Amino acid sequence: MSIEALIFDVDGTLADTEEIHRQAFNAAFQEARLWWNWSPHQYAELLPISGGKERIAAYVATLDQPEAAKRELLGRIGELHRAKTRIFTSLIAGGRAPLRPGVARLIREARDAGLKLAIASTTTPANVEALLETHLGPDAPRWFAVIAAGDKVPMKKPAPDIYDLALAVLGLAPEVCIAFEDSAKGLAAAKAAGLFTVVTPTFWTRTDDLAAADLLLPSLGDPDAPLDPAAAAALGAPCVGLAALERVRAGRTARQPA
Ligand code: XBP
Ligand code: MG
Repeated sequence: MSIEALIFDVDGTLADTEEIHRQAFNAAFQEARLWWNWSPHQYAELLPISGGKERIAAYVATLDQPEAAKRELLGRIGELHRAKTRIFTSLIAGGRAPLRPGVARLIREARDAGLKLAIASTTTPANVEALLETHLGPDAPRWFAVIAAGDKVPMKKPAPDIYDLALAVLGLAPEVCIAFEDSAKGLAAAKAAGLFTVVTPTFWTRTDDLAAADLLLPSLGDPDAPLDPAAAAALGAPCVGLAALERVRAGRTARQPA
């Protein structure tokens, strides 16, 4: 069965955005006159928690504050996160997080080949639209049959819910789709949804357990920025394209026990 759809994670996969998220969180805390300032180390420790609102709540739980003060802070998460999203989308619109190598090329190749495109992300939908519009043009969000993102499902990654939603709207079985991820929680979600998953980790997820990846590469590569020889050998091509994906996926399927 040939590939009928590509399903992309956003943060870390389409673009290396988590440093911009970190800056946006800190700017929102400062705007709210909160003393919080997440260092890269602190943020890396919070990042495995999916969802910015959930991340703030987890941080509040660690504060050495009376319970009443913590409850008051928890009550402000919605306002804080809306401010953070406003700041993040503004930074993205300013071009602060370019698309990773090969992303624009593969999306365009898939469109030209008539494949369906989908997004499956934990992030807030406004963030997805800002990234797509900034780098692929004002119509880009409509290239995607579904933008499954944020609170559209009750359970965020590593639960498969967001991928299950994307597959349901696509009307396709996982067997004819390929997922693209950057992190262990995203990989777990995609695999739980039954998807062949290509993982391209970033600085933030480089120490994640990615052993379950069907294809683990430093990036998708581009003709003018080809993959290193080892990655190119694993893929059977200098960068990720539909033909290479078909070959690798067919090879994996062929190797599965009868
Ligand atoms: C990554 C996330 C998101 C972002 C922050 O999403 O876990 O929570 O870190 O965005 P994905 P929000 O890799 O699934 O795209 O503050 O909007 O949650
Ligand atoms: Mg991600």
